[in-house]
Amino acid sequence: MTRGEIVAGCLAPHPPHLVYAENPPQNEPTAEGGWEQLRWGYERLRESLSEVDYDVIVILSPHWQTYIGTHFLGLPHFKNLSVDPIFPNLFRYNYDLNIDVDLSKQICDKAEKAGLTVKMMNNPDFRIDYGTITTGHMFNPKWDKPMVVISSNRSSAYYSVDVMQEMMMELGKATREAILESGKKAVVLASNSLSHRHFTTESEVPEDMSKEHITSHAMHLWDMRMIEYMRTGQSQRIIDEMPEFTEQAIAESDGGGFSWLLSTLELPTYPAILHGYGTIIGTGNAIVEWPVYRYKEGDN
Ligand code: 2X7
Ligand code: FE2
Repeated sequence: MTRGEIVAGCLAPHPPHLVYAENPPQNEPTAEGGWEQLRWGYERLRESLSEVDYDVIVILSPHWQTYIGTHFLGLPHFKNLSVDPIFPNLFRYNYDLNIDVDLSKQICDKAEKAGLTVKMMNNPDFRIDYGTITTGHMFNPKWDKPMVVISSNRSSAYYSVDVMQEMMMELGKATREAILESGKKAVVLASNSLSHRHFTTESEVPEDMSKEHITSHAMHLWDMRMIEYMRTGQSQRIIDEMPEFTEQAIAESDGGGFSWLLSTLELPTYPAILHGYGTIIGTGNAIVEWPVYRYKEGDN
């Protein structure tokens, strides 16, 4: 069998506002636009990958939170209504998604062999979290590729960011090995914001962009620092500073997706492409692509 590969990795944030502002038929609430900088960023990301061939999307969402180990969606098909618990006024999305159960199981088994606690999630009534759905929609609105969906083991809450990161680096290696052995071509997505301090109230018209800005200068500085490291191929520095970043910027990297992503890509030293940056209810969000397909395996 031919060796599989990771063709690209992306930071692909999931504030439900993005789906709300797009007005797709699957979402019940309707909007007058908003957050265009980020939505155009997603357009650029989709365009950038439109000629790249791949079989499966592998995603880790911080809103599927599991406290005992890492879980994987384990049934071929999930269809239901997903409602954002904080923003039910913006996000009530009828989803219909397909899972690559074989690859999910392969990653799950590899992770278990590496010593991680894992579980396949086989409940047909399980509600998929809005992080998975928003990133899934913004990355691939046609939903025409199967997915592997990985939970966020909350080891940063249970232990510390350092422990979380060690576990996510292992999970990243296991994910990578399983993909290579599967013979499939995969895109890996970390579904998270950067700085994550929210406003505590919503404006009367949620898409009123005159009200949108970063919550503080300190959050802005942290976001720009991380983006600069991504754009200049300094993954190791991101990993080294992750505990400080996560704690000081209350960053959504506490869910482990960002560390996992960089590990699946073997800490790339080539520049990532920034497709967009913007704030959503005060949080910092970057859409970033690591174009692995431009670099031969083992060259980076
Ligand atoms: O989940 C989110 C998020 N990460 C950032 C901003 C607003 C809402 O939801
Ligand atoms: Fe979130």
